[in-house]
Amino acid sequence: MLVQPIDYFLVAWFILAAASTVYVGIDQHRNNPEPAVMKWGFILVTLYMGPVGLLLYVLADKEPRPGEHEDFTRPLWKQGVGSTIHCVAGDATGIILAAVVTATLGLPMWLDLIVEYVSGFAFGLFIFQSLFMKSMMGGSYWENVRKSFLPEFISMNFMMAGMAPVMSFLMMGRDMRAMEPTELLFWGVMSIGVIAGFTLAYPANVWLVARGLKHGLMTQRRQTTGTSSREKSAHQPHGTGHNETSHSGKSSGHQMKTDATTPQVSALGIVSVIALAIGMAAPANWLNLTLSARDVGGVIMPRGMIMGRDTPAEAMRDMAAADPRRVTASYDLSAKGGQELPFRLENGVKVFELRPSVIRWQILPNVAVDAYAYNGQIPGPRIHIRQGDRVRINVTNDLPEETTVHWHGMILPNQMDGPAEITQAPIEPGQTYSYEFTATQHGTYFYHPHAKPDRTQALGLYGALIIDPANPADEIQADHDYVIELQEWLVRDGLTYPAMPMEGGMPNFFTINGKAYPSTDTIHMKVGETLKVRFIGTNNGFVHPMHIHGGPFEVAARDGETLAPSARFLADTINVGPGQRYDVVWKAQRPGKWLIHCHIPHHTTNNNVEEKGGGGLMVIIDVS
Ligand SMILES: [Cu+2]
Repeated sequence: MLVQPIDYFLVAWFILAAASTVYVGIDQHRNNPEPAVMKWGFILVTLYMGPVGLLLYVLADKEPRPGEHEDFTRPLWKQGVGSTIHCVAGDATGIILAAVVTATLGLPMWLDLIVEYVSGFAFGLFIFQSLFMKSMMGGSYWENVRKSFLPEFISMNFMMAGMAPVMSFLMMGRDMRAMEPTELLFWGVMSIGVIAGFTLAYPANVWLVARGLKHGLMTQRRQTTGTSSREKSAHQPHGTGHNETSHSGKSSGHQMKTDATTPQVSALGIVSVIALAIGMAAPANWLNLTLSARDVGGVIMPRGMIMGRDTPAEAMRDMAAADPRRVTASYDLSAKGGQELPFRLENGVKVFELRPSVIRWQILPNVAVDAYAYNGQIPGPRIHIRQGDRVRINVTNDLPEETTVHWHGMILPNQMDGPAEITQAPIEPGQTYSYEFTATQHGTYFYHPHAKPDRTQALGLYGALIIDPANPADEIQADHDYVIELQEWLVRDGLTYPAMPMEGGMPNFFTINGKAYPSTDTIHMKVGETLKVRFIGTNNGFVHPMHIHGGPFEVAARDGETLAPSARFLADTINVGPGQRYDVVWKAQRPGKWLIHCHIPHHTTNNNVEEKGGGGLMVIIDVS
């Protein structure tokens, strides 16, 4: 499933890469007169480098017109391309295969890089240089291994010096889907890595070819006028007097003569080792290379999150976006959260069912959140019971991570309280846990997860628990009753992150009952009527100073506890902190449109934009 713009680019890139590879493959085998090892080298490198590989092939190697390959490929820069292609085909194949295996095994990144280096070097040296080139070079297999060791070592060092930091920074960057071989992004990173490795290895290869230490491009033709089907291959002589040979497939081959001096080769070798060391180790200054694909593979981090070399995997998973691929249902703007949850009676016990899952929920006409939600609602369904009720709530976890439910403010048996790993084992995905208690209190309460609430409550897990008093006379009287559940959201690039007061975690959308103004409810009432507003701090991050226009309200209850008449007070703004509840009674004194809103003005915008006079935490009371 394509979830980010880069995914569309990658699809296009790999279609081009496939088309380029098919073209190079067909052209190589039909038209291009060169040894099979070079043909396969170009095919593999075009697969890895896509259109860039095709470009190199066309500019440096593809015979422009019949009979011209020898002259066409003679320039040193083209010989360098050939030598680098040859190196990259072997090394990159080894590196990529190792990367797939280490990611699957869940090895940490630092070990990953070492295995990749060894594998790339082994592939390049033992297979691509020594084995495939043996027929070209003549001599025994081990002679070839010995002769090609040093040039292969230098070339591989530069290759990995370019590829390792690209892999480290991009795989462990913001979008860590890049660590998973099952993701297109992983292969995109490999492509960029190979291109970077090629670029860094190219200058060294040019020099190695020029000094006769490595092979460049070769021409190998089936003789048309000869006496047999014997093949002739010609080594391009390049400026440095690289000797020309012919090759019959069973001759003793040829000796490359090098004019490179020991200090020259040693210096290049040392610099290649330094480049390799920097490429492998430097990323560890910024990235936690002790993590593996198992730890964080697949998660996408918010922009601006501080991720250093000591940031643990748990911290990354905590702040990662809700996975859009886990969404099991989508709801449009007309869907309402906080609906009263039906129950069934079993031996006098009111039995409720809660199922948290991942949904897509519309908070504005053009803004949807990927949310964790109870029963497909934001806020979760309202559990509305009466004081003295015996209730059982079966919680079945359909989330991709563990959860529990805490009944905030309730007096109940400790085992029913919800804190994960403190009073109960977390409810694992697919499991059910039953909470059962008798509601001895009455008033405004709520429920929320107590396993990773930093992440899962911020993604939408909360719901109101409204308990009517056993004695109706104890109810705070009003003509209208309206519950306000607050929430903060962080939505960027189409992804939803758990909003939190952390770098990169600041919210940019705010909702009352799952909608941002102007999509919030309008409360209709008449002059002289009273409205009871039950503010619930279901949000995680901020204290919201909730204000009502058009005259003061009386604060009648706090945290579910009804205030004695002498303790009640008038106010027009009340600070609703996370976890707090205030029941206030407001009287409509004049007709018109009066607002309930948060007094932090940023919280009455939608991503900093005001529409129809505001946004976010704002509700209109329409008094006639
Ligand atoms: Cu606010």
